[in-house]
Amino acid sequence: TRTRVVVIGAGPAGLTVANLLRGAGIDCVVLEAESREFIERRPRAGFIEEWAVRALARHGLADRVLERAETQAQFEFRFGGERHLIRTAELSGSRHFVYPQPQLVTDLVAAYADAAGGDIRFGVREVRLHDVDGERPAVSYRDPVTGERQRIECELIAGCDGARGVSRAAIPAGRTVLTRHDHGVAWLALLAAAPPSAEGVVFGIHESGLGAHMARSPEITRYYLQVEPGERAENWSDARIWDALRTRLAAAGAPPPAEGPLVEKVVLDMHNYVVEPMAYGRLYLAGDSAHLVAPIAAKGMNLAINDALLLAQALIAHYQGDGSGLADYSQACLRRVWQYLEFSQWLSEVLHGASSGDRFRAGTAAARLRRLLGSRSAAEAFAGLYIGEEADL
Ligand code: RFL
Repeated sequence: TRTRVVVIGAGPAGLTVANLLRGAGIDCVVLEAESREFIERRPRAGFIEEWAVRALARHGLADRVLERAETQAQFEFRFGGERHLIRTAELSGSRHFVYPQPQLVTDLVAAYADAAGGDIRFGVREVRLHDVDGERPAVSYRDPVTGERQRIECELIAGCDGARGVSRAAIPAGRTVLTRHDHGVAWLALLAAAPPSAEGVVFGIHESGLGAHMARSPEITRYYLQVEPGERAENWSDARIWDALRTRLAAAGAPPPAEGPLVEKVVLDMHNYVVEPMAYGRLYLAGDSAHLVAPIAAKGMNLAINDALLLAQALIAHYQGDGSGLADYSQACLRRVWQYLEFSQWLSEVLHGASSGDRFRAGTAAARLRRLLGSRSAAEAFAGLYIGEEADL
């Protein structure tokens, strides 16, 4: 087969790129390692920032988000037995849209494959990239049904295959720099089949570790518990989990978390990486394949969408004879990536300082919180970063 662009990976990044290319009449093929059913159910992110929803809407990709998503206008810090509300919408003029990632993926697959007749191949095995720095690159894979290797000749490749994909590894050593940062903590990520017990997000800052609550739907609530790096989820019985959540989220006037079966229990190490530049030869990385942002500030999916919008725009311009967008692509993405990494690191200190066992870190974290709660201008600056801004950062 021949096509113009091969998109590897059908996550938020790859599907956004594919939809925009299809909308502009540019031929592409999407290759996805998992089945359609699997990617439409995989639980992950839950918040889309307003600028990203508006950008998707401009391409006709946010009808269902706008119709069905709840929006959040505030969140809560709890510490020292008290509740402190941060009215992010009033402070920033924007909101978070609560929309589970699998639903966004479902919508984007439907728009690309069902409505627009786009070519997407699920369950592909052993994906390999060829001649990425040559004139005629290609991507090959093993067909899941016939077991035969298929080769797709193309002009450009969008590497959107997430943190564990193969695209990044197609860049030879020394042509990109990978920068890592480890927050030194892990979060036990939980999904409870239980209603939320507060409006929106609650961060419980406690000397035994962070406890967080995130309203997802009337039936499902996400919780996080800070745990030691390398901790095993099996060490956390349901009783121990609810006990820790009650302690860490306790505050005067706040009801205890509503309990329910825990349908997901996984330990996530809080670390980040960034690949610079995000391009090599005819390969362009987008989303988690290029940068991983620990889910502390719920930024990963938003960055994936930002990259995808920039990449699609640059590819479309390229086919209209203007290559400047592709030349600037990496730099344009990395500006927002570094802003969001900086904000995640800032918030990480606020959330984890109290439990660090380090009096200096605990003291500076408490000072940040006092400034945030006591100064309108500090709160406005914070809210802009928390919700994310349309403007180039
Ligand atoms: P994805 O979504 O991982 O999609 C990559 C796709 O590529 C496929 N794939 C391959 N396909 C073909 N060949 C291969 N060799 C392949 N290898 C992999 C995969 O099956 C998959 O379908 O990457 P993308 O598109 O860059 O999107 C990034 C986001 O998924 C990610 O940043 C977020 O999920 C991060 N994240 C959160 N982000 C937010 O904005 N808000 C949140 O509240 C939030 N919470 C979270 C999160 C991530 C979490 N995990 C997974 C650590 C909560 C959790 C628990």
